[in-house]
Amino acid sequence: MTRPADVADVHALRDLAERVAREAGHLVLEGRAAGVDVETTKTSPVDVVTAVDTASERLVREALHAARPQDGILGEELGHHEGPSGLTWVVDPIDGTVNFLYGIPAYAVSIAVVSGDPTVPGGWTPLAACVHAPAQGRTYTAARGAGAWREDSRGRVRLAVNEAPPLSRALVGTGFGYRAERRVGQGRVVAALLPQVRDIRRVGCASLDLCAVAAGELDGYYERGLQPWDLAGGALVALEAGAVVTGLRGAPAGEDLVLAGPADVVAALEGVLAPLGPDRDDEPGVVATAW
Ligand code: LIP
Repeated sequence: MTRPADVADVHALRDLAERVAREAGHLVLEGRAAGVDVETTKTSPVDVVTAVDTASERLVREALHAARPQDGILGEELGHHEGPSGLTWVVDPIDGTVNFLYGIPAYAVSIAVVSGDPTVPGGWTPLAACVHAPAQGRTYTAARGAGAWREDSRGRVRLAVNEAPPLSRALVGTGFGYRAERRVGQGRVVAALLPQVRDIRRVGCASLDLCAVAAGELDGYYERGLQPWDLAGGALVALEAGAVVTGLRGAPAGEDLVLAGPADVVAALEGVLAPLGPDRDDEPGVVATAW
């Protein structure tokens, strides 16, 4: 049996994640400069994949496989390849694809390595990660037990979440799924939350939302519908910066719901959100009444 990575390994894993994310980021920026077309759609007509998403994931998979052939890889566009080591690389080749399509710089290559099963909420532990936003010139890295860091043109800083403000002064990030049915419930939930917080931000890139929590650019974040590749990298950056990253009522963070922020913000956010059912989709009948 192969032993899981020990603490000494996480630095090397983080360095590998960063090297590969930067290479992919270079390809992504060149792809944007060359012009972007929608290649196909997934869960709805607005859930797009570009040729650059696919090319970026190919590059990442090849580089990771060359460096660590025993590890599994789970990527957003090209699926799940299992490996015998017990570690899996979880890859979003462009998180924030719609921003990428429109030339809004909030998109990132997110690479995390986890032990356990990344497809099972709560069944995995992130060990090392890099979220690289090439158009912003910002690179976030984290290794389990070794902190979270952001590097940009001004240097490299260690990240720490904000001291928790009361919810009424909290800047809260969120996001919406691609399917209209799910968005109806998400709109109802955010409408109820909006009068109770400082303001809401919808940046359009979940991994960068989680990094923003880590960097104190958001006080809290919640979203329903995140997939492992949206979550794994940013979650480790947020955790290592002192955030709580969880689901509702003690459930693990996952597709049902992700809550992130300093513990007191998460508790306050959960208190307001829980009665609204943010972890379920509205019944079609309820939707008709609500609207
Ligand atoms: C997207 C996210 C976005 C979220 C969407 C989607 P993609 O990822 O990062 O913030 O709200 O539901 O998951 O599709 O651009 O990789």
